[in-house]
Amino acid sequence: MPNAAPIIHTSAPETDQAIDRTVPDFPVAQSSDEDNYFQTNTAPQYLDELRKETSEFIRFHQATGKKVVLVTSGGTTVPLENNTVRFIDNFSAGTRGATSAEYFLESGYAVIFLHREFSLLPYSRHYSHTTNCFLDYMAEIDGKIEINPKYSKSMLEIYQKYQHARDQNLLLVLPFTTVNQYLFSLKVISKELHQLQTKALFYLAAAVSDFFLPMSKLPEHKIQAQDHNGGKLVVNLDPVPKFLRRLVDSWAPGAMITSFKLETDENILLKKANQALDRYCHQLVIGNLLQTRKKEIVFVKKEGEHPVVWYRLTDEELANGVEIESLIIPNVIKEHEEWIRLHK
Ligand code: PAZ
Repeated sequence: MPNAAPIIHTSAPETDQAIDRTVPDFPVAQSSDEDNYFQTNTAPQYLDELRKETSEFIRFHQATGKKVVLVTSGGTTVPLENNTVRFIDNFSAGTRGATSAEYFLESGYAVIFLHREFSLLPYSRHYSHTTNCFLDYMAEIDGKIEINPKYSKSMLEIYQKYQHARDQNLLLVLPFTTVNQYLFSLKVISKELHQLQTKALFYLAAAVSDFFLPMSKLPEHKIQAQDHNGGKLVVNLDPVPKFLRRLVDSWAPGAMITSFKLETDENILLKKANQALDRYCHQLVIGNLLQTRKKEIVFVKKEGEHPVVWYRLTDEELANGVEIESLIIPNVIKEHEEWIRLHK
């Protein structure tokens, strides 16, 4: 849960796993071969704990009969050193994922929230990453510190929803930092979710790196400027294998899978979304442009009467704080209900 002390942390590198160059290297990763990825890259040390937490959560909700959605959120990093000083990152703050998770919870889903550690979380997102310091939400009243009365009504509403999610065990919060942690976690969680068959929904909103440095090429220690020609650092990255097809075919066949496609060029968005559907054969791609992602998105499906549907907020709605996720989630849920109905 957002406030409970988490057991798993991902942002510190696992230094005791730093590559010891006195032992033979890991075989070079053939990144075109998806299975090979998991043999040539090391699993995070906490993976069994993550599996256990996921499995308990799913077992719990098999009993409650709730549908379970995996929401992935935030950006993965690509470490350039094993004792990581430098890494490649991306812009994602986790707004889409954290906001969507709240709407899923309010619609009766249990949520596994696989997010970039320290990115936005459901409920706390309203206060954690704003320009305000949290102390700005407080006020001194009669010599005591209290919630500033101007925020207390809205905070109470959010607090009640948050407490409900905690009390009913509706939200499992799991972290990742690196792309490697993300991929290992996604595989483990997917295989656990497989038990729920069509009741499982994947909502993959994380911004996952397309390129990475496999462990076989990762330097153990901080890269030194003098080790490189003229002080230049040339980084040669491998493509991250595309695991979505694996997810569809073998990790969680039966589940409904929604992925996101982010582009910056509006002319290629629909083409890329369709390409993703052709390649991975999943059910739904939600396309969005970096520049307008909070205002409009597009649903792209392979079949059906309306294979392409745009959802947009007006400027007035945006100004009044309406969130695009309030349009996205009910429509994803409709697709999921249809998926369950068709596969009964
Ligand atoms: O986290 P955020 O709200 O700032 O951004 C959300 C997003 C644009 C990363 C997400 O909507 C998305 O498109 N994710 C997939 C990115 C991709 O194409 O890999």
